[in-house]
Amino acid sequence: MLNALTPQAPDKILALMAAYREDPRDSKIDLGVGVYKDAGGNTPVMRAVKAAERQLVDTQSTKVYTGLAGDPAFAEALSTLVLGPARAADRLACVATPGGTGAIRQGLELVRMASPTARLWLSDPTWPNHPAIAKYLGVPVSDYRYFDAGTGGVDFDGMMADLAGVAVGDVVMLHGCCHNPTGANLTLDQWTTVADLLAARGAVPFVDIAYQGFGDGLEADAAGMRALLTRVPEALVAASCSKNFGIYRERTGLLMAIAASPAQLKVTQGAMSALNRLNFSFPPDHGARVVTMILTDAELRADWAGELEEVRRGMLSLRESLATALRDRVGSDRFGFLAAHRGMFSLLGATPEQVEAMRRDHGIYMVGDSRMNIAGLNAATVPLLADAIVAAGV
Ligand code: HCI
Repeated sequence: MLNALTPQAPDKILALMAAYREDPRDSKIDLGVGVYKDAGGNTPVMRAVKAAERQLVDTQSTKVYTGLAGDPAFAEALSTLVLGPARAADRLACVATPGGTGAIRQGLELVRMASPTARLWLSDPTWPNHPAIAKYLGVPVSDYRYFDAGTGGVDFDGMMADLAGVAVGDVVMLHGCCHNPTGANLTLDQWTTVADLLAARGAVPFVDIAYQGFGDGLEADAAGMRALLTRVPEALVAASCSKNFGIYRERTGLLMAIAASPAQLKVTQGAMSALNRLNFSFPPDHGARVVTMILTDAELRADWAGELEEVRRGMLSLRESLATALRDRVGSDRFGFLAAHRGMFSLLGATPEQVEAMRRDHGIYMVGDSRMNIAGLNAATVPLLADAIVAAGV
């Protein structure tokens, strides 16, 4: 049986992690996988996470199964953080999932279960796992234009023109904030324009929000998505706690489905819980419990939000220094978009050959499409990257 297997295409981002590890150069710089790193290159456990974990060890009296949907307290706390005033509890079904990827997977399973012919629309470019999971599940995919390589911003006219082709019941994936890989984001006005188009066409938005708090702040990062959610009857939202709580390996995510009416809530919740059961039974609990403890304890929450804000400001200041270093070197604001982008990533706009040259000649590792993890930089490496970008002729 196993001899029938054929080699799987590797995930390009994870393959890059391995290549970086094997590079013997001390001067190497990792701008690859989307993991936050401090100035020393470490990904620390956040203070509030440590405190909650200590408390959990002392007070947890059982590790018996939770429920198929996870602990309802986690769903309530995280959905409130993500949806804010747009949270309509009487239409909201939630399941805890193994990370944000798990939420995407369960969401697409739900789409396929409800509507086997629905087409999934993805931004071009998008996170490679989106098309990979859809393809594996047999969900047909179309792309919509998103990025304007000339300006480093969103090609909104192209996006709207392509989304005009959605059919009733199609699903449109949107990045809630901090677009991965481009770093270019919709304005609040653009979010409402997209929402009105999808509502008019009868298409369902599926928002992937994995970096809330990394762009303009916890509330600001959710504002566009929330505006959209108040304008459409139905929606799916996949949220990840990996980055904003720094609990990558705990696999903590939540799939939310907003039903068109309270009458549809029970069957929607039942379908989502059943999909959890069919795929893994109970979702992981440790990370979810830690997140719940932090969000429901005023002191822990304030400490967590404060540390997240420091992380966010650190990345913004790295963006500013990189844009300034490049302005000094090229004598124009050609790279100004790097300071305008938000979140962990920016798409530099280099060719694959230029990306390869930066890796070969300078030990700088970015994804082949020239996506850079800004958090992989520090004050000492910003000028080295700027020099390498110029030397590669970007
Ligand atoms: C990213 O780098 O885009 C996010 C981290 C990630 C990458 C590949 C697979 C899972 C998660």
